[in-house]
Amino acid sequence: MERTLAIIKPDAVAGGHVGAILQRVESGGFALRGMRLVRLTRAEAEGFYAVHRDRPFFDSLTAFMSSGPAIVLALEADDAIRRWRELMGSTDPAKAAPGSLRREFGSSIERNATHGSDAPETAATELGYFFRGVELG
Ligand code: IDP
Ligand code: MG
Repeated sequence: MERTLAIIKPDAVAGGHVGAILQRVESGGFALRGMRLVRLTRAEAEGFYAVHRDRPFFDSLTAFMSSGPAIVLALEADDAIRRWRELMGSTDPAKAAPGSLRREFGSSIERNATHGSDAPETAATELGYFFRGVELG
């Protein structure tokens, strides 16, 4: 079993898509091990996306991620990291496969509805950013 950090981003929460996305989490065979609504400060968003600090979209991305409530999820499944990224689809909703979460709920390459960790090391770091070990089921 593997765990990954998923986020329902502020655009999808504001758009009323939390229930639909959680349904896809459950029907996709992921076990929920942690779930919380957070409102990131700008500094917390900058810390989470620190790896992208030098990218041209960093300021806009961290403003967006701190613009409203988001849902953070600890998801568990066999091959959870790869499978969650597959369910999300490509970063750019316009290029994401039909039926993927980003295609269905995203509106731009920045406001793309969901986040998922990209490797075991980043999953461990990102899960630790939002959840204490004792909180996880
Ligand atoms: P990922 O979320 O698919 O792993 P990353 O390259 O890690 O994609 O980028 C992190 C987030 O930054 C994306 O989910 C998206 O919200 C935003 N982002 C990525 N590329 C761009 C871009 O070219 N313009 C604006 N925002 C971007
Ligand atoms: Mg990424």
